[in-house]
Amino acid sequence: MDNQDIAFILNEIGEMLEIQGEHPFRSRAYHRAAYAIQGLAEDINDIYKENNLEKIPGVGKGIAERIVELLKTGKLAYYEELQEHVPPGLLQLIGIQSVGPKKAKLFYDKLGIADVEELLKAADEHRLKDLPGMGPKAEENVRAGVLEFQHLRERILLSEAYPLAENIIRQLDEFDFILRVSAAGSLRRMKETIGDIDILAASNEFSKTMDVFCNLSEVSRVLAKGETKSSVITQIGLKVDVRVVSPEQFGAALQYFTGSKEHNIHLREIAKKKGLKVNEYGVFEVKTEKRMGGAAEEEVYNLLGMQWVYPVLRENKGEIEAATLNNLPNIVNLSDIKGDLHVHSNWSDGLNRIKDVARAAKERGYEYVAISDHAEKLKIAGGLTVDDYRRQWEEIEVANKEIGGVTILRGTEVNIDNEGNVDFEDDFLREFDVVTASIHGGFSQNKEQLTRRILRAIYNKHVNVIGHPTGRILGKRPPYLLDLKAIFKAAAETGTFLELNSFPDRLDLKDDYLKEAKDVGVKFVINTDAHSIGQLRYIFYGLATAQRGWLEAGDVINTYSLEEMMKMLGKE
Ligand code: DGT
Ligand code: CA
Ligand code: CA
Ligand code: ZN
Repeated sequence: MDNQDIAFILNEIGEMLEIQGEHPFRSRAYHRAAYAIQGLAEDINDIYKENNLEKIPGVGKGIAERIVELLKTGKLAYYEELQEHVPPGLLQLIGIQSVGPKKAKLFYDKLGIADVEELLKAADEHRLKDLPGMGPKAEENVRAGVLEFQHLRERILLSEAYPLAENIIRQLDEFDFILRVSAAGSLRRMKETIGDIDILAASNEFSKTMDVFCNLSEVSRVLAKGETKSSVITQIGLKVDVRVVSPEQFGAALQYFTGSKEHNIHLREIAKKKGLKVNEYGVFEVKTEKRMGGAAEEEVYNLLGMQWVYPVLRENKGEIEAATLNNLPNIVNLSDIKGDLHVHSNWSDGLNRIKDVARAAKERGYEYVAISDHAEKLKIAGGLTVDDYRRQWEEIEVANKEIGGVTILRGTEVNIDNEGNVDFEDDFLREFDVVTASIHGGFSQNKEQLTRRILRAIYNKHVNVIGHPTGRILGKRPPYLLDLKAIFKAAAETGTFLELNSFPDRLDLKDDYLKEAKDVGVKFVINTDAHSIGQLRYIFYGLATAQRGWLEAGDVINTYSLEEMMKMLGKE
């Protein structure tokens, strides 16, 4: 149990007391204590050992006893008893703008509303406006508050959160009293979706740091402003938490707030075995309470006897064991990428001409780019016929002569039909430099059928790559039902590459599957599937996913030179 855990529980107790209609001074005492503990610059475990709990502002004898019970046993009987009387959904209600504890209790008592969905339904059906103290306006406010709350709970794509965080960090960095500033949390780990943005700053001037943050133009509402932590809602509806620490704590705090929670828990277990303690303030020797370090993140890991761990790997999926053996993967970097094998042009449903695509690829420093337009069976995307491709190849030849410095390859994205066949005859497929085969329909087949389709495409010796293998669209469509083990095995056996599609709402194969597939010998290509030259930048998100999947440059075909790559595709 650390400061955050204790503060969280005390806050919930305060909220439950409010809902129960207890005298306000009782709930306020818990909120005040939680607030003070959240802002403490010292570990509450230490304060307890020094017998100083009651010196924390707002912590009297009663609350101190609750804290002791929590620290000693990890549980609190009083809290558990309250939980029995207050449904958890009701606690969510009071987190909604314009629904306080009084209204939550009113809705619960009069209409039996115990969660957010029920509340929205009641507002939609105008059952709230006639309750005492309500009215049409108040009902509308509740409805708006619920919608905002639901939006806040949704995870947002990394590609939406990342530029916003970058922007905030850049602005904070400009103040000279802010000495360091970094992303933390899931954003620093480059997870595909983000719950909220966490930012950590180092400064000797805490309140000035909080002031400038809460006044940024991106902020639409300040949820909480404290001495060391503030939370705001930005104009795109995403929550941002900023914490400020003193410079000598920056490394330990960055480590702690980067997470993941599972990674941190495992680290602390290792620390314990070594007679050390790690928290957001530093690394300490338990026996002497001596601070061993914590100004830099490397110190934290080194003191625990391991290499510094790339944030993208911190998910407790074997990285701690690997770092201890000095055996972390040498993860693939953006600078390793030498080309893109899946880009659309205006020949099918892309926006730009082949020449423009080639110039943009060259500007990115690529050696090659494959124009991989849709094939004829995908009519809605303007799929190309045999004749179309032959004419396209003429244009590619002209563009290759004209531009130079980047090689435009003849690609295609053929469809895997319901039986697992692809658009063209072998003799024609042979003429492409690279053939990617993807599923674009028939998603409702069962697992055996879908798996058989993809396996058939894998065993087609002219198919080099399986495009976006699981077909998921984040927030919209779940992955197809597939026997991935069988697919990975077949891909490894046949030397068929699996795509990591970098489109921010695909990121398909996803991180965990990449690692699983790599372990059975699969090789990959990181493509963008760009439909305009602006989308070539999505490689950044694909790359982050590749890193999270432990891929090294050697696992990824488009890190090789053109010549080597063509050999690997079986084209000499
Ligand atoms: P998210 O926001 O859902 O995408 O995921 P994270 O990983 O950013 O999680 P968040 O924002 O709740 O917390 C940021 C980091 O702070 C998290 O990665 C680890 C640390 N942390 C948060 N809550 C706890 C906790 O209850 N215990 C421990 N040990 N660490 C926590
Ligand atoms: Ca977060
Ligand atoms: Ca957070
Ligand atoms: Zn495509």
